[in-house]
Amino acid sequence: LNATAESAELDMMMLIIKSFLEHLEYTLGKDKYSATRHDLFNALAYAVRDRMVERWLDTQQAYYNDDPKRVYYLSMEFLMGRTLENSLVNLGLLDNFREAMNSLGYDLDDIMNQEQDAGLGNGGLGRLAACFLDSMATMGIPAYGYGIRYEYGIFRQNIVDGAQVEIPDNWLRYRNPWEMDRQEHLHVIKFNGRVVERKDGEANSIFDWIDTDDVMAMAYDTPIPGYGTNTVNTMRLWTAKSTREFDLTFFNEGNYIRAVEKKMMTENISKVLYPADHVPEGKELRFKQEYFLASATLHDVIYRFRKMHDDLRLLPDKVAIQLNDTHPALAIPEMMRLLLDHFRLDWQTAWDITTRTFAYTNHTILPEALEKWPIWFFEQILPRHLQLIYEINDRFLAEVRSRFPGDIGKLERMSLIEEHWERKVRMANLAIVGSHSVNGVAALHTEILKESVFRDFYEMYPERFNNKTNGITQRRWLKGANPGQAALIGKAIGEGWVTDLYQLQQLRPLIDDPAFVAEWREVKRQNKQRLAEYIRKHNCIEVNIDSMFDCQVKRIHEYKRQLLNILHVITLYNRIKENPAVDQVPRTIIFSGKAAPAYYLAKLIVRLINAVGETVNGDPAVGDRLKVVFLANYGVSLAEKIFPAADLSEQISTAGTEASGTGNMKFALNGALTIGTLDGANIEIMEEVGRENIFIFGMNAGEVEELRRKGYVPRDYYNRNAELKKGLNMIAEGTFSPTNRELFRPIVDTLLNQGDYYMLLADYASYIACQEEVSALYLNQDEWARRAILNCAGIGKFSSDRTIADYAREIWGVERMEIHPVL
Ligand code: 26R
Repeated sequence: LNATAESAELDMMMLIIKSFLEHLEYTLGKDKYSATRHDLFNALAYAVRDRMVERWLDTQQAYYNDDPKRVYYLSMEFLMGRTLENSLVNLGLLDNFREAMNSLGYDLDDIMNQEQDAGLGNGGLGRLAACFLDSMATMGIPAYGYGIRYEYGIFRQNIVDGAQVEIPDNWLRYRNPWEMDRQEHLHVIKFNGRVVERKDGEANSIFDWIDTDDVMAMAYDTPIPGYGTNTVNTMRLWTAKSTREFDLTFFNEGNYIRAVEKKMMTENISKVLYPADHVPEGKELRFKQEYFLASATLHDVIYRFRKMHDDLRLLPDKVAIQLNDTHPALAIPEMMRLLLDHFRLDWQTAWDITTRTFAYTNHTILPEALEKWPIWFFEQILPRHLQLIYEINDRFLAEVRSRFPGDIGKLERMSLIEEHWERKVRMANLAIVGSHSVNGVAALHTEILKESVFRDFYEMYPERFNNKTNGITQRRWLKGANPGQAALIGKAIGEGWVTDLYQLQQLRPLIDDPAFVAEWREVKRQNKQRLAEYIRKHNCIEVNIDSMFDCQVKRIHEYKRQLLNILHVITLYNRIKENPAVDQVPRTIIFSGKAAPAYYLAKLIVRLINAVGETVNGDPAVGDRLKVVFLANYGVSLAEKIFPAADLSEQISTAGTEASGTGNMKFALNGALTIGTLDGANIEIMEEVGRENIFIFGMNAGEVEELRRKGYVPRDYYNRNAELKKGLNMIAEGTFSPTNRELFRPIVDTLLNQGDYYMLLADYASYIACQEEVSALYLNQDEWARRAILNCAGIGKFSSDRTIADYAREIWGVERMEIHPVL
């Protein structure tokens, strides 16, 4: 038996080597002398892709034959990161490929490092979509991810003199070996033009949308392999192409340069991801992108459905469409347009099909992040959709009136149209009215949706509202990113956790096994060593690997309160300065995250973090008790280095503001302890890992609301707390910006003079006290490790497999389907 297994391994190794060398030679035209490191990566990627293609075709064929109900996950963002390692993990071929490369004298990790991140997303929402694709494939759910193939993903962040500088992310420059262009999957997407009404034989109105400017949507497909299954699903991303008619008309006008210019303008639609996160970008191009995704995808969905069925009334039995926030919500009026104008269904039938097909996930309650598009965008760009939205609204408001007679305020609040000086369409209202399901992404968040943000809608449609607490894929975030800890866990409890994360519970008794605890600590130490080397290389800072790695990594935003963390740093610094011999638990405080390019205050916070770092790190009185590190260009690949090395996870948003968070889950899974507020999924993490194994501080969401109602006076907290006062004064007076003393004054100004909306000052004392408990525990390294193990053991609920199982059962009504290889 062993001999057979060995010879199978050997066959696989020969196959890999052959495939790799053939791609190097025949696909790329290189030999070992001329191959660059990119060539090696591309050849290897093609060899891996080949291993997936058969299963991909089998899967798609099985979907065609069995015609199960399918899920369409529509998202303007997919933050996939790198694909090579994850594919090898999911195919179970990581070791085989490593050996094969070794035998050729190459280092697999070296080659894997050549891969560009697919950074087609901003943060949490985009990464969630990527985790969901992995879980849906692993669980055998017939699913498709639909998005836009941006030519430029999220910008690369450089830090120059402490400030963020944005560099375009030209991620396709060295080709993308994972995608396959589908030149035959083309749809015409219409923009602009006008609507004319005519009558058919029975005097029914027909609306024609004419004189439009057309753009083609062309598909690129990427295989999404499940772990340990034959399922390979598809992520289909659309790219904009000018139409042939376009070329003919404009090039025949004879003005060649003008024609090329116009061509480029239409193709701009898929050029770049908008880097706004929670800050609105009321730009026409973004609006066009959203419609482009919605329309191209619906054409595809309906085309696929019609290959098997004539009766569109069966659509909701065969199709579930999940809207990842309101960004693709134009799919709702687009569906109505197709059903009414193209397939000539009556309104009631079309509306019934639409609402039973769509479901909407909300990812944020920050009012400034709720999308509202000016009516004049619709008038100009989507005139037919505007008519349909008005009609949807009229019928909806009639229903509201009959349910709640005389309640004018309700009508005003629930209307799809905001009637201020600039009239706007409220996309969240549209998404709620047009869906059968509305979900939040953590228990607290869903309660806030029901009780405040969408209260009127909850009163009207209570059955639509439900919670789906977020999750993360353990394949990428533990098995791939932290092979040391994954192997240690595997040795102790086997490999079942890779597809059933609840099995980590079996780690609980091991806290009493000193050998296991020692090994756990050793793994963490090695991960910290690796990150320390990265920090030395990229930041030229020597960090003490015995210090606590205290990490806050996420987009920079006021509500996430990186400033509160910095105030803690300044407090620790002042304590050392005031008492140079003070015995402080050494900390390395690590920040990483991008600021939206137009978000002035977020960018100033980046500068402050770096400025405080300069002061602290350069002060000989501090020694190795305190270091501040800002790691540039946070993204999936950098995250994969940080999470495994973290001791402490900072999840310190103002209670009630962070919808869920998912970094919090990645840290706990990788054996970090959390310091956090009772916000988002932190609450559920606490419930799972135990109140005694997490550091909770600050006001809860109710207390935040109450204080805001009573009247919050940040200056009172400033006057009453000497350390807080001193820290803020130092920022305001230029201690960290000696050559430009006014630089950081606007930060202190928002806190002291502009109301401190996120209530940093109110939570400061509690945060500092809690950090002292953290430090005290860190002195007992074995106890720290035991609690870290309990965090890992308790995190099972936060697998995206569980999240997806809940969506599948409670929203989509889809079943798992096993794929059998076709011989
Ligand atoms: C429309 C534009 C202004 C915009 C707003 C907000 C663009 C992007 C966003 C990002 C939001 C929707 C987002 O990423 N929210 C995050 O979603 C995660 C996944 O559900 C949560 O974990 C996280 O708490 C939440 O902030």
